[in-house]
Amino acid sequence: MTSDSTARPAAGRSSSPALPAGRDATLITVAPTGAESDKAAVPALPVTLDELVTTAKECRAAGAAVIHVHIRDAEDARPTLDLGRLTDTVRALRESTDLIVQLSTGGAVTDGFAPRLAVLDAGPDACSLTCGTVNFGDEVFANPWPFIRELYARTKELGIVPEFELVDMGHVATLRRLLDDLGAPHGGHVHCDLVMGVPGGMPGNAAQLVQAVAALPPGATWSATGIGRASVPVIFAALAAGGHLRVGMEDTISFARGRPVTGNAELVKRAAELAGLAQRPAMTPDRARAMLGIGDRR
Ligand code: KMH
Ligand code: ZN
Repeated sequence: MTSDSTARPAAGRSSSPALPAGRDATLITVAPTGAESDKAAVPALPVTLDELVTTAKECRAAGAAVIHVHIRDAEDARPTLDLGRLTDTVRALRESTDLIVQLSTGGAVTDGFAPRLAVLDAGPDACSLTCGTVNFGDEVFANPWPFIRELYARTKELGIVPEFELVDMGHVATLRRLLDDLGAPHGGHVHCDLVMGVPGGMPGNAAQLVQAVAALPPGATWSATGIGRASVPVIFAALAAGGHLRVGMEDTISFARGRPVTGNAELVKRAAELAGLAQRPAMTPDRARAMLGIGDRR
């Protein structure tokens, strides 16, 4: 890997929207658990701290640089935002891997705003920050402007780097409004994740991806993830468009038609192989830290 790979958009090209940094390498984020699948129905889902740490190590070995974390309770493996459990999880992941630890502030659709804000007190490197309300299957994933603004302001106070989750095109406009209102994030760099194929959000196809990327703020980097059957098409579209990748059992529990995922690492391995074929192999966590403006381990 070359030392210029973490550069911001090259001089003379700044008129193009959202030129990707890390042009010669691919940031792979794994989202191993999510809040939607049940352990009983999906036995390979990592829900205990031991399972999460094991998954994290396997995914790091397979090419992941970032882990997007949702946790479950000890009783019945239901989603929880328990602060003590989140803090222990951050610590355990740091002790056992060099992955960038990104906590979900989205939680489950049933979570309130106060516990979602309090997630930041667990002291992660990074957090997700969804830029708008969206229908989420039969549910509503609520992210009203005052909450988005407060969450973003708190990331800046605490020195946590947000990843802007864009589930629908209107979320891109809200991201721009947020940056206009409160300025650049901690670390100075804007990184987004296009979450495509949520029932209620933007669809997961190449045309939609190109449209969304064109609307991003100049200089932003971006990854993309396709939900369910959009997973593989979105990987190909993102690699072709110069973006980065998020994969994991939060987003898909089928590896192929009729073939359940056996573990997160096989999703990361496939993403890393495709990134390699695209001549942009998986990025190390150190290099991802530099690209995202995330400092060294606390
Ligand atoms: N579980 C979804 C309702 C995030 O992690 O920030 C929200 C979500 C987004 O997964
Ligand atoms: Zn999530």
